[in-house]
Amino acid sequence: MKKFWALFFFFWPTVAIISCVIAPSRGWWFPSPPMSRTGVQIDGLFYLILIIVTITFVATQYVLAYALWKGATKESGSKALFSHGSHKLEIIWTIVPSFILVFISLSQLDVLAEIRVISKFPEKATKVAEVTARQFEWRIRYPKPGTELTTVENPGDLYYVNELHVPTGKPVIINLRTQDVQHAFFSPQLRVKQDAVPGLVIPIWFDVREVGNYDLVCAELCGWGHYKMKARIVAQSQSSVDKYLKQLEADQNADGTKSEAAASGDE
Ligand SMILES: [Cu+2]
Repeated sequence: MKKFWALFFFFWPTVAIISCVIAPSRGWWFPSPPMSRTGVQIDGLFYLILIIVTITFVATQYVLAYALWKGATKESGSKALFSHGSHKLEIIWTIVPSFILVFISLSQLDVLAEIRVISKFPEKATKVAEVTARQFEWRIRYPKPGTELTTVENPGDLYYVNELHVPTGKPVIINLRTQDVQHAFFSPQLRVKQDAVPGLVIPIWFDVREVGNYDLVCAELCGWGHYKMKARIVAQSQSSVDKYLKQLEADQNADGTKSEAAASGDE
């Protein structure tokens, strides 16, 4: 039984290593490569932390397994060693993790600032839309074509639900808010995640590298219909976005007179 525990603690770090090695080829990894510029940096931080915790976990587990194995295979009757701890060890395992934590926090500061601090937003970033989360959908408001997005609604603004069109290859800003409870704007492929907090308008920026459809989901358990808050971000060329908005404007302003005229013309 003693040997069982030694092998048990040897088994888990081994499982961890094997699963990490085979995960990418089996599709157990990220949903896609990072599709935004900041996503590349976020993945870099993720791998940095992953490497540190993997080394720590695997090393400590193997040391534990080794100690257990030594104890299990000792001749019966041999004397156990009792100790009252070691100052030297205490100091080492306090200082080393502290340095690692300080190193991690310092190395993510620049990325955090670039993503979250408004004065560090890219100068060329354009405000494309306001996204309002509510139970249980994403409401999109674009400014009237040719005007700038403001935090208040203006006549001529364009509305849609659960589909956000953004241009690729340039930084865009979204004003995020919520109409009711706390939600979170999350696009896994773009590596964008931001809480929507009642009473706040939170600008977020990102740039999409390639044309395509990307998931937009809610990452905050916001009620019974949380699972339904699945929308998409459609990244396309600027001219396609303009075309889409033009069509949206036409649809929104349609009052039926045109089709009536066409119908009466047919008679
Ligand atoms: Cu939600």
